[in-house]
Amino acid sequence: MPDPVLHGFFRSGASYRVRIALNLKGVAYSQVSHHLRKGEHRSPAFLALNPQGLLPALEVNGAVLTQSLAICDYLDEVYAAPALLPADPIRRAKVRAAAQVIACDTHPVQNLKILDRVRALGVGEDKVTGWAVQAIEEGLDAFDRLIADEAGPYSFGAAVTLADLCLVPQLVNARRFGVALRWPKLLEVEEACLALDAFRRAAPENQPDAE
Ligand SMILES: N[C@@H](CCC(=O)N[C@@H](CS)C(=O)NCC(=O)O)C(=O)O
Repeated sequence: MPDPVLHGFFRSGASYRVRIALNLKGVAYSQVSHHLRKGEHRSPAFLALNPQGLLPALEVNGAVLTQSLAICDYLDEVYAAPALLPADPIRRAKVRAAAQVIACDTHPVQNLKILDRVRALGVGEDKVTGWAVQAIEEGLDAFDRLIADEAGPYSFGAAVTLADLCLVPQLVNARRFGVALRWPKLLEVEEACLALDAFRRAAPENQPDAE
């Protein structure tokens, strides 16, 4: 199988971030699908790649990389153009902060593992969905405020950044949980991103394992 190999799943938002980065950088890659609902990410074979049992993992140059933001950093370091972070240190920190609002504080609270744990407490499905919706709304509210003064068309101006790679997959999750999308600016950014081939090809519905 040609290197790099992305272990992911069409519906995995963290895998979607990495697919966008690979496409933006023009890196050809193979994919191995691990079905989340069937628990394939907890198989011994996948745990040997990522002991955390979370998608994605990227096999590259004889190494296995995990954590989507670390993988995006790796790709940005090895394939300089187009850069996923601005040159100015203050702007870089702002982009990273927006990306982390999603990747560290929003998505992890609504991922499958955590929602299953909430279910295991005996909470009804309405409340489980409410939990996810609240996490997503808080995250998108914060993201929206962080980019309120930015010119667009992308989150941080005229160039796509790591923040967009996190935002677009999170909006997919927001729709899946029935979140009312009350952030016109975020939807404009999403539209601009999805006009790019790199984002469109990375979209869940365009993956070989899409259902
Ligand atoms: N911080 C991790 C999060 C990875 C993550 O939560 N992946 C999800 C799919 S998007 C997963 O594998 N979930 C499995 C589970 O929750 O059991 C990253 O950015 O790579």
